[in-house]
This record gives sequence, structure tokens and C-alpha cells, in this order.
Amino acid sequence: MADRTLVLLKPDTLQRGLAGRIISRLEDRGMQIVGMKLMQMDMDLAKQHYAEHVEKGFFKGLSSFMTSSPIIAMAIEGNNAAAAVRACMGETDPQKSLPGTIRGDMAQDLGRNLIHGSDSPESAAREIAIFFKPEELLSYERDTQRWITEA
Ligand code: DAT
Ligand code: MG
Repeated sequence: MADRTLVLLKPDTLQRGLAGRIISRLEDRGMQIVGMKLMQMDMDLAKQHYAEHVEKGFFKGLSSFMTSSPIIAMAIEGNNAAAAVRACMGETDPQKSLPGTIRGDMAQDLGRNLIHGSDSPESAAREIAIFFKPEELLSYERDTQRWITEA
């Protein structure tokens, strides 16, 4: 069933110029962008988004990294979107991620793992609401045939 998940392209993705390649992998899988913005997280947003990690030892490093330079936030639609995006992403630790995954192919370091994807449909709903107003999410049909025949 088609549903939605939140993807963040983290500061390392933009610093390394990998945004297009990572977006392509999600599009290649057939997933659809229904919301997208370039933005810079502040500490309040980092605490809200990573609420489950605020008390953990790595939160200081995680939050200073996530607020260090711009990110791209995307709402992505697809079949079982949260699980599908996480399968494309690979494991949290890129050292454990298989080749063929985004982290397994492009990252080496746990603290610099390029991409966030919600870990469940419930997290996706919570996280999408943090980053997007309802009117910033657009539903649309993709009909490539229409563009060919009308050209
Ligand atoms: P994921 O991003 O795969 O959902 P997570 O929610 O457990 O992973 O953690 C959020 C981010 O925090 C993760 O992408 C990288 C960082 N992180 C997680 N565990 C860490 C650790 N033990 N040391 C340093 N950074 C960590
Ligand atoms: Mg997580």
C-alpha cells in the first residue's frame, strides 16, 4: 500500500554533492517525491526530530552535525515507504551496510551516514508533520505517456 515517509539528506550529502545521486536511487526504486525543501536545521528542530535520542551520549555530536549546514527534507511516497527507503539506505553504521545500499556504497562513518529515513509508518507521520505543513505536500499522478502523446 502506498504511504509516505520522511527522508533527510544530511549535511554530508550536500557537502559532498551527492544529493542528486541519492535522490535518483529513491526515484529508481519507483518512489515519488511529494514534498521537498532545502533548509538548515536549528537545535530546537534537531531535538524535536531526534526526540528519542536527546538523552543519549551521541546526541551532542549528532545535533551539531545536523545543524552544521543545509539539508534537504523530503516526503517520499511509495509502497511501504518507510521500510522501502530504509532498505535502500542500508544499516545505520555504514561499515555494516551492504554494497548496493546508499550508505554501503557512499559512506564510511556512523556519524556521517548521508541520509535519514523514518523507522516506521508511525515515526513517518510524526516526522513529516515536523518538517512539512499539510499544504506543502502535493499528491500527483505520474503519467509519462501523457507527456509523450501531447508533445
Ligand atoms: P538511523 O539513522 O539509521 O535511524 P538511529 O535513529 O539509531 O539510526 O540514530 C540516528 C543517527 O544518530 C544515526 O543515523 C547516526 C547517529 N548515531 C546513532 N547511533 C550512534 C552512535 N552510537 N554513535 C554516534 N552516532 C550515532
Ligand atoms: Mg532513526
